[in-house]
Amino acid sequence: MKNLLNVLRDDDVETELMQVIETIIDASKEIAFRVRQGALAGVLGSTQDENIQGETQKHLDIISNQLFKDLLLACRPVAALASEEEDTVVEANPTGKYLVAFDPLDGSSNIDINGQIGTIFSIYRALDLIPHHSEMQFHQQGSQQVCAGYVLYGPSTLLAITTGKGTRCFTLDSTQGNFLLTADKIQIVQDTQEFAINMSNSRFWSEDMRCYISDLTLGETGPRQKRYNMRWNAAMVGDVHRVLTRGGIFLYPSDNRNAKQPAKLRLLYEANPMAMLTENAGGRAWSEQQRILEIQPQQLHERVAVILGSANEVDECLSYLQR
Ligand code: AFP
Repeated sequence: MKNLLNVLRDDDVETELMQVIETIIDASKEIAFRVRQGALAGVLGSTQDENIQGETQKHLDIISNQLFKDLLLACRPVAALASEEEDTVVEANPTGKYLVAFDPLDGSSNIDINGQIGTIFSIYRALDLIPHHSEMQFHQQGSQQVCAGYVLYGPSTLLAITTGKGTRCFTLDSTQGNFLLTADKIQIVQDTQEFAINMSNSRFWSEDMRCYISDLTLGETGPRQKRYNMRWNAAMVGDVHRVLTRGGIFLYPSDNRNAKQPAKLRLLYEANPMAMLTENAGGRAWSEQQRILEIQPQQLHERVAVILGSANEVDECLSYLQR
């Protein structure tokens, strides 16, 4: 089996970008070890603090964020960082060429129940003429990403990654410490009978979204005329990995719970990287109005609705929203 670095070299990935990816991988291997140790490593439980998202920070959130920061700040090609756990941009190296945005630990609510959790990352080229510490560096559309990926800390530790030439999955061989290629050029099936959404929010959705989901639950007796199954991992990495692996549609729609926060998932380090992975695997990734990778970011931690997965099912969902 090919290892990650050989595959990236075969794809002519630039040396300095390889260094950034290797650094991300090194951090994720350390997190994978801590996650496996769980309570034995003293990483469970919550702190007394909240992050800029207003979320209580788990010990593993802090540990993971610090690990990524320490390693990436020491990686010369990195110009600046943006993290779910950092209020503002963290400036790195003045001669750096790349920006890294990351959610160090996605699915934090699953940590204490031994559920699926992961790391999501997104890499851009730094812009000339703008200071590296400026938030404007990260106001690039998702279509400008040069690399996107996630690490899923599950029964096995998996890496899904794309540099724009298809989406591949690698499995960590913990005996050797290498990620080995286990799924090349992933293709998401165009149709599905499986959807992922947090149904407890249905009263907050738009009427059109409620209608779309209701028709899925009507199964053979309804207008879709086929039975649908539902899954919800409460960790985007786990749900998206299932979609990449066997198809499906993942939805976190806008809702009216909080007028100041009409959506939950973050554009920069959740929606955009997952959209790049999904589209490179032949799927679709939209917010409710537009293709996610074409959204023009306005703020570092801005949130968007996410509808992604099997192309024909995403199109069907959008047809309900565009009625
Ligand atoms: P946490 O990292 O705070 O657990 O949030 C995870 C997440 O951002 C995303 O990974 C999940 O798909 C989504 O939130 C789950 O949200 P709900 O808890 O509202 O279902």
